[in-house]
Amino acid sequence: MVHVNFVRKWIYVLLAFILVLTICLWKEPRRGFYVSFITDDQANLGHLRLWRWNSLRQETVQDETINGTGKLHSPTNTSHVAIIKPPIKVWNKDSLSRNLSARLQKARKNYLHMNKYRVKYNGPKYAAKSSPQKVLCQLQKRLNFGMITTSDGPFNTSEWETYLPRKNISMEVGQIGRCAVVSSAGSMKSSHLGEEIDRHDAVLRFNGAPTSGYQADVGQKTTIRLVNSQLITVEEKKFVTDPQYNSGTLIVWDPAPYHSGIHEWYKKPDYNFFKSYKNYRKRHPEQPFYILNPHMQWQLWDILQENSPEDIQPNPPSSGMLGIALMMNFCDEVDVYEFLPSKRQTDVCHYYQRFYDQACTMGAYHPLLFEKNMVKHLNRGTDEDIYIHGKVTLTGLRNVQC
Ligand code: NCC
Repeated sequence: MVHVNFVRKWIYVLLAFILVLTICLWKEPRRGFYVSFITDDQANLGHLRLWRWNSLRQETVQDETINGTGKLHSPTNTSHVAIIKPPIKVWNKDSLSRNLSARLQKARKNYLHMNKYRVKYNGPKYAAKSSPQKVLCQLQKRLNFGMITTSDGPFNTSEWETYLPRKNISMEVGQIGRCAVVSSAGSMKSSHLGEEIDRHDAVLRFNGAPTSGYQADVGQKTTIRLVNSQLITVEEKKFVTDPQYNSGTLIVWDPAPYHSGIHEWYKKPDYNFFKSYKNYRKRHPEQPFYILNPHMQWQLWDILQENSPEDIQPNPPSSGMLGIALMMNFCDEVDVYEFLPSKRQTDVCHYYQRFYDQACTMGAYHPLLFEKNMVKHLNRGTDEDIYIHGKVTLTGLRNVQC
């Protein structure tokens, strides 16, 4: 009897512990990444508009809100008083790593300490924020969107000549009008964005993100799929045999050491993906499949670092950020979905898996936090679009006058 009571007591203690743990994890700090804005119906005083990156600021809303009573008061027109709903929130372009959960802060510090890719950054740091126009010019002038060709050192062999696509990627893809980039975030689920996404002239997806079974939320058109070298190398991912990869243009990228030559990277890629690349090319010789020149990832990383107020993880940008930059090069206008989380924001990592991890959205290995700050800074769309559709609209780089 004594024994049974003892066991029962321990079960209660264990249950209480699990409950406390669940509450703690649930409350992992989320503050600091989102800023408030008010919608048109909330702002029925005429001079209050939706927040745009270049117009209203949070302080403006506070100036015009009295005593936090929920009543909105216009200082220029005291006869109008309106009841407002609590402000709704979107990504804050000045988000800082100190607002990350302790686990993700630690991960960032560890990566800074580890410096696996031997990053030696000598460019400007922690400077005053450049204007969106200036950042667009940095992207236009400093990014080289080239793919590996047979003129790149170790690829200059008759064997590689049979594998690498002959057509330049710009010729293959052409100049595109409106493009969509679909992040793989869990918040794509239940978005009903599929039709809107498919109306774009071209759609870019990432890694193993499926369309089959998810068309209503993510659409079914795939013009370009950007995959990382891990996906194509690790056998369980079934890259070579899974038919979902057989349509559209494929581009693979692999993390290389910072500013290393192509020879050094070729001898020691992060994932030795060349074998599966060749296998895939043998099976699907007609499908355009390119290898991204590894210099581009670090050119982009330098721009991210230059425009960030603190040290960013010395690891390559995420596939998401690389894909956004690529589409800004190919297209006149780029709509990016759920890279900046909408009202559906969740810690579910992917829309196609039941796996929870805040790192997928906020970054651990990749400097995702700083990528999202930059994308928010460049957004030409409204905060309402971000909040409702998770949609950001970016200007194509060829339309930027520098
Ligand atoms: O998860 P992943 O990316 O395939 O997602 C593609 C891009 O979508 C954006 N994203 C994703 C989830 C989320 N909650 N929020 C987001 O904003 C990101 O921009 C992301 O890049 C990658 O970048 O290549 C990554 O790949 C996976 C994994 O290798 C592939 O899915 C293949 O299995 C990485 N995960 C792991 O290594 C475990 C992930 O860190 C980054």
